[in-house]
Amino acid sequence: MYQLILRGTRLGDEVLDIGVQDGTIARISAGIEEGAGREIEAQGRLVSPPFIESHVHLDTTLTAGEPRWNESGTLFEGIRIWSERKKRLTREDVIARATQLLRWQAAQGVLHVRTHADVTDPEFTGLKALLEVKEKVRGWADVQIVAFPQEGMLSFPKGVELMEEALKLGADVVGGIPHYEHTRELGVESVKESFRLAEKHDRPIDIHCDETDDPESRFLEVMAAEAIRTGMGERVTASHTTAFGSYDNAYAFKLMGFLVKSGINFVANPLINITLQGRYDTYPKRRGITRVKELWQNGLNVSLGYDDIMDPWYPLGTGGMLQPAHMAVHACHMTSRKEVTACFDMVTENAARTLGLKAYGVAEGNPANLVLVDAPDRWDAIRRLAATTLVTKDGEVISETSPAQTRLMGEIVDFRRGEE
Ligand code: 17E
Ligand code: FE2
Repeated sequence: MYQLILRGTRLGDEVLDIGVQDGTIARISAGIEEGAGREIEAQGRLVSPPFIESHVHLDTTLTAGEPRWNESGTLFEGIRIWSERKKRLTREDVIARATQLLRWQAAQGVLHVRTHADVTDPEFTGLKALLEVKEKVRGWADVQIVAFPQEGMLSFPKGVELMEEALKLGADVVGGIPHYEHTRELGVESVKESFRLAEKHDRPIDIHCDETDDPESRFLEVMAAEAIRTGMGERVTASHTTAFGSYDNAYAFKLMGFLVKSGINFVANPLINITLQGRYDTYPKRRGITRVKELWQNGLNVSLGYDDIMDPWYPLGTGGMLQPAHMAVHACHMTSRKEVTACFDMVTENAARTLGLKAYGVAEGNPANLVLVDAPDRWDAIRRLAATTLVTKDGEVISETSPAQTRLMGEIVDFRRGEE
């Protein structure tokens, strides 16, 4: 007897049953004969480990329009609006919004989330609230918090002290924002400071790096150099790096070699990068996204994040991870058969590597954290932005969705090729 059996799930090219016991994936095989406390017929749907949000801001989420909407659509107007909204933050406000978003994410199979928390606030209202939320949701969501100096580490009063204090309060990861420091020199120094803090407190690093179309913004090379010097590569993540999309090729190709040597992780945020960047261009307008395809082709670990859901930087969004994956297919020219599938991996397996997760994946012995997606494979999941129909956390079903069903002149149309 199992606690739960998912029957007829699609795993790779096979259709298999998954038996769960004590919250763990006990068996994966064709036609499990024993019964279970609960049996679910997956009807050939794709089974996947949970989706992972590797870059989001849960302190700013669900504030779009407060106190005003972002009219220019730029990163910098977003930072100004947030700076005003930040003055009105309360513990209850942050807890309510972050919890709501985590619920939206879990309902769509997102059970691991790395959030940035703005620590350029001597009261740490956002960070302290997110630390509370992290504990509160521990039974169903796994949250990592990055100490993120939104208004600068060396250009904001006592910025470094605030970062250090944030780590002492319990932030899991060291952030940074070198392209927003007042000078190039301060930017370089801030990257070194992030590494110093990370080594001192034994934490991973995730820096908002070169989030601009300025081809002269070259803090990524500093991150790579520091990662090589410290040997921290796999614990280091460069988020955004949109300027890499604007670098001259002679420089970009040289840099790629150093990046490979460094072994650092990358997070691109296609929905946000393609809307915040390119704003100072007339035509042609740049895509404003990092070289996702080339990084992936060079064997570097790339994941995709949402970044914002309804906040000063982006008014739309639901938190479902197939949306950034779908945008990456378009904005990064990832349209070959293999590339589309790779974009699915960028919101699952690759993101697990970025977050340093252990025991992640549909394999015997791992925690039974599973999602069923209403598609036969990863490729089709992205094509149809398929619904996540079932989510289990440690073997318990925590979310169920009935996918929409359409009847045209009495017959079901489900947008699958070859349907009757
Ligand atoms: N802050 C920032 O510097 N960049 C972003 N993309 C967001 C907040 C969302
Ligand atoms: Fe961000």
